[in-house]
Amino acid sequence: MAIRTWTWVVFLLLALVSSSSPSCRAAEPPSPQQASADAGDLTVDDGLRTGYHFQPPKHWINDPNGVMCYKGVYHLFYQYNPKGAVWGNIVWAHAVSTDLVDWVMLPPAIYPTAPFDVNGCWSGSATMLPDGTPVIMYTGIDGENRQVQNVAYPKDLSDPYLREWVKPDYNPVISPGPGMNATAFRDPTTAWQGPDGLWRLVIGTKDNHRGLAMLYRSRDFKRWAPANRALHSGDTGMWECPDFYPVNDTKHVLKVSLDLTRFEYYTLGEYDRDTDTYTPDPSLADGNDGLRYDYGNFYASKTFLDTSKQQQRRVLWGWANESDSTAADIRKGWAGVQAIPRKVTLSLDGKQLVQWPVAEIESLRGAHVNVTDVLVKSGHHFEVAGLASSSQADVEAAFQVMDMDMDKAEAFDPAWRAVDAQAVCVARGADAKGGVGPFGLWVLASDDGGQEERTAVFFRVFKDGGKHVVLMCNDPSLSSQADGLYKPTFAGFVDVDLAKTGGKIALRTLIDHSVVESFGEYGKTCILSRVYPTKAVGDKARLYVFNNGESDVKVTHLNAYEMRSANITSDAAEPTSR
Ligand code: DQQ
Repeated sequence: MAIRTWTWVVFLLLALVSSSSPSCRAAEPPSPQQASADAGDLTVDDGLRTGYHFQPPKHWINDPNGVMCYKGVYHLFYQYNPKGAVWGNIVWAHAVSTDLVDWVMLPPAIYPTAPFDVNGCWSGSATMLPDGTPVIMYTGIDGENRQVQNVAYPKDLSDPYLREWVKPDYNPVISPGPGMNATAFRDPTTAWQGPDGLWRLVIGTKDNHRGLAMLYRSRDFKRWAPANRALHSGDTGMWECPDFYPVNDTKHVLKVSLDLTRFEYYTLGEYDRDTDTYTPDPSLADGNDGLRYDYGNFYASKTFLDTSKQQQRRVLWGWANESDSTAADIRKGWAGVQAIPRKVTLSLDGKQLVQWPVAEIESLRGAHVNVTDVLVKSGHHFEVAGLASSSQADVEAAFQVMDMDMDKAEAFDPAWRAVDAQAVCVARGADAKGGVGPFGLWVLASDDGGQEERTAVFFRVFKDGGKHVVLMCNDPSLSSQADGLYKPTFAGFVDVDLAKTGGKIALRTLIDHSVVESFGEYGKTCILSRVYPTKAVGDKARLYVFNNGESDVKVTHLNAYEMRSANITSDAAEPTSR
């Protein structure tokens, strides 16, 4: 109790300097009354709830919305069903944080109140106006089930928690024009100002099978006019949740979420601010084969520019859906988590983005074990022992391929060039013996040596002419003894030249009960997977290194940390210390 009181005092002191300070420190925690987002008596099964990936106490969540930092407080809004664990009754739930790790739930910020959003408040974004006022633009579902775009402004700009939002009567500010698909017109981006002072934003839509990123302009954020042509389009069905932003001041990213396949892809390109023309890099795939933030369960993502740090950074949020059954979601009372926020940068060669969990998450690291220079012989595995539990862990490892002359590497089948990495990994799962690899981690493994349950995160190295082709996979086929689960194998190629790295390749995996979130080669290839072990739970969960390849592999280093739980609370009057 003394610690809690002391923490509270420190928090208040920090608050006194926060309103004018650029760092994300809170002014004061919300009161219990303010924080009670919704009431209900549903019993939630806590078994596989996450410890440090964001999720509310119960019910359904999906897309992250309107993320921003205001007066030193991070705001995460997200799509939420206040009435149950399936999608529906959608409002913007609201949580605040000073560090992107611990969160306090506030009451929903935006919910149906008016004819222009009576049937739901769907996804959207926040924009910081030059005077520091944040404005939210979101999709409202109106009385005729048309998708229209509405604005909302904070009621009280002196409240760093931005608890209340006002929707002007002049909404909607953007409606689907004649001939447009009114039930596929949604998810406005953060706006930006062009050299002519006009605001621009992009809305996702489709014309038959063609996905479109429609550009709109406005002088006052109130009256908006469509541009003559879309910013970009593709033959990939409805484009949801577009995101458009600069990286490294040299390139722009256009990311879209594909409603048809439920994965996302992005292009990198040149944006001419005078003509509003976006030209994707012609050397990169643009469409279903395009680059992805994440080759796993990661959707409806959105970035924001975090200017609160000395070195500003772009931070990415994404939603990870459940992959158990709807009946199981209803039974457990919750569905959906947010991935760990990731810092996004451009790779050195400018050909892809690189993502890394925000550094703040490392504050949760606890007890740790280290492995250095251990050779894993062909067909062998070993346990990384010493953690009280690895069901909530952060594992950083580097593997060294010993077969640098590629004697043992399997030839990359030219037929695979026409298919994606996932198909290769399905054909060559974690237990299919290979030449170089599969090697990597068994996480959330049962304590019988991972015989009954394990999720494999691994690499497989092929030779293609004189070059290595590196594949990263997540194979959950043995992840659970439970029935009725969707257990897709996920995979992506990793752009790493093993000749230059001395045969080394890095893997970081964030394990969180039902989340396995992995970063290959320092964030070049990322895969998030949802799994539901029945044996490898709590302190029964084990961690192994395995090598199912013919060639030996060395673990040059491995650090595995237990992760403390984040403090995510819906009714805390005061923040607790960890
Ligand atoms: N989810 C929202 C839509 C968006 C979709 C509705 C993507 O605005 O297009 O909850 O998951």
